[in-house]
Amino acid sequence: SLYTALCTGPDGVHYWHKQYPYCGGVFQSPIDLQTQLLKYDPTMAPIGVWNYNLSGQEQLTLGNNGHAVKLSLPARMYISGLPHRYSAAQLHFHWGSPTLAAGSEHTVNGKRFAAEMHIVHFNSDKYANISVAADKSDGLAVLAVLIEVGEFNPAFDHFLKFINGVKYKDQRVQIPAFNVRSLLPARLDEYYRYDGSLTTPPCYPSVLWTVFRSPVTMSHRQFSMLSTALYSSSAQESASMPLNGNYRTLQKPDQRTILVS
Ligand code: SG5
Ligand code: ZN
Repeated sequence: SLYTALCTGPDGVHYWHKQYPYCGGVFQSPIDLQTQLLKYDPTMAPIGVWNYNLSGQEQLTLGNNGHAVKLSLPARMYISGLPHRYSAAQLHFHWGSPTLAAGSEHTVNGKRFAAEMHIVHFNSDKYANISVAADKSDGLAVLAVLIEVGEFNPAFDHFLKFINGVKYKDQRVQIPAFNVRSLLPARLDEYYRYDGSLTTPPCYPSVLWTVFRSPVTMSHRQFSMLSTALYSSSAQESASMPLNGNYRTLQKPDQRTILVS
């Protein structure tokens, strides 16, 4: 996989920059959100989420690309409180292994959380779709939600109950839509904000990151479903490669300030 254990293989995280120069460049993500780097910005507005309450009549595509599990989202969903309108494209997860547990991408003062959800949006004021926006400096905005193991969270079951339909790479299933707001923490006014990148190749430095300060929970059972159900190999391959530990190593702060609302 892209995150090959010990990063020794030619696809491993330490080799990304050979094929994708941006991965070795500046303003990369994820980073450790250190209290000492934070700057309070009283002007940062609460994040507004619009048309997030999808109806169960609508279908969404759940898919496994071998690196993550993704839920496609309609572009009429958008967020406000940022310098442009950003429309939703998809959400996906990063998580640890069933034994090592913690697998968030961002860490807070060195603390790694069990998992992390990313809702990827593109600047729809300026760009027609996510493919056009992906490499533009103001192209993308990702909402990141830190996840810890704790109380059962019914919101995650909206797609976890279908996860066995996408066990193998390149599989997809249609699932009923639901209220995507239910996946977010209660407070959308408390967050960290910084300029960074995609956390996978091609690592374009095009992402305005919003990491919500309060984590959400999922039960141990939900976390083990997420971290054991999936394979990074296709159904045709004889060796099944478990899909887990799909988080990128921490990147350098490169003199960036991290704003806090
Ligand atoms: C995951 O993270 C996503 C990528 C996403 C990168 O690898 O993969 C999945 O969700 C599984 C399909 O999403 C896609 O590949 C969707 C086409 O890449 C993008 O969103 C590119 C615009 C990196 O995203 S991240 O920085 O938020 N982690
Ligand atoms: Zn991601």
